Amino acid sequence: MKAAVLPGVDTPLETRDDIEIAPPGPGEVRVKVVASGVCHSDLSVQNGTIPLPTPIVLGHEGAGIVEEIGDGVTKVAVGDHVVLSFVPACGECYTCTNGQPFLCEKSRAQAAGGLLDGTTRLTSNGAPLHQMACLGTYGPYAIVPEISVVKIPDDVPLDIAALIGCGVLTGVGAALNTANIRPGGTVAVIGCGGVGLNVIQGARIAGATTIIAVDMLPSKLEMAKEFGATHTVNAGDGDPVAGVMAASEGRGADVTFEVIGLGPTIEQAINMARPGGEVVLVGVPRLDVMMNLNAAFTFLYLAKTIKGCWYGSSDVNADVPKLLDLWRSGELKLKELISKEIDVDHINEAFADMQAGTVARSVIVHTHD
Ligand code: PAD
Ligand code: ZN
Repeated sequence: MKAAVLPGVDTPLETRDDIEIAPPGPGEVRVKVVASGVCHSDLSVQNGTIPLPTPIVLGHEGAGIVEEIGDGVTKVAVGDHVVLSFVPACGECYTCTNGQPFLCEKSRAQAAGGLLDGTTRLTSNGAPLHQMACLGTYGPYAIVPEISVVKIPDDVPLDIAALIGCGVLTGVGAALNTANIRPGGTVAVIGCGGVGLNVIQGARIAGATTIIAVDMLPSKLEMAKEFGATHTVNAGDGDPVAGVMAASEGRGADVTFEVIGLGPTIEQAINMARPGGEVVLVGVPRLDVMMNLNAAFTFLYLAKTIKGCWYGSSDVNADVPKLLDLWRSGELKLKELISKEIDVDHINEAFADMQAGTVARSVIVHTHD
């Protein structure tokens, strides 16, 4: 099959057509990947911010149709439509049974770039190819653990279902699960990309009535308003902390979200939170940035809570149906997140668009022969 492969850090992606895919092993399923979002975390693997072994098939935001099941699979059947979860959730380990399936202990295997047993089902020209997040949705087919799929109704378009797999679960989950947003509360969101727009709509659904969007690009701030922002601050036009203070009666927001992954904007998120407020870190920074944050004293003396947010603190098996209900009722925008649909040959252009900030999400729609 043909798929987009990252050969090594800081190299362009290559579309290779010599990829062989093994059959599903026990507890695994073969998915015909219909659509895959292009998320900043994919770009972060390319530039080394998120360290994963290469060569690798990137892509962790996808949806498709189950084509074959391995021994012992009971969660899904052939023909089922599924959202792919970028964290497997076994439902049995310590964290899964204590309300934190987004930290499933089985997901530790992902760092090795294979499936749960550490090996991969893909080869290119005979050599193993890794799979991002036990998935690899930049290929038209994937062998994935059954605990990485969530069945959805057949009438949900698979391009928008794909976005649920990362950006929507993460962003909306950050607002509804990770944070404590009070009805009538004030929220600031720094970074209005594919994930940040979902934080904004999650904050609206949670009942926040002042939602301050911060970005450098006027086009993103316009989109932020469509997703629920009540105020916008262009970070390119002066100090964004002062902008958020001005929009929050000089107090700062009850809850702030950093959805970019940069040191300066993480410090802004801490400084924009009111005394006693909450700071939710969603963007994934480089390790050295995380180790060198300077804002420690302000959050200690001002009793601010800093929370890391992984996968929107989601329970995918419960949250995917909830998000689909919100979408059906018109409260959650999904189609509006898709700026461009592309074929896999245009993946490097999609990365360039993401870096330039001209898209909310590009979505790869795969062809299958
Ligand atoms: P994106 O590239 O679509 O959006 C980033 C946005 O930030 C763009 O709109 C930029 O214009 C804006 N921006 C950049 N620099 C600044 C600045 N200095 N001030 C204000 N705005 C700025 O990315 P995304 O939404 O796909 O991903 C955002 C982050 O979230 C990224 O770090 C990704 O790796 C992370 C992520 N985390 C999880 C998780 O589980 N925590 C899941 C998925 C993605
Ligand atoms: Zn992602």
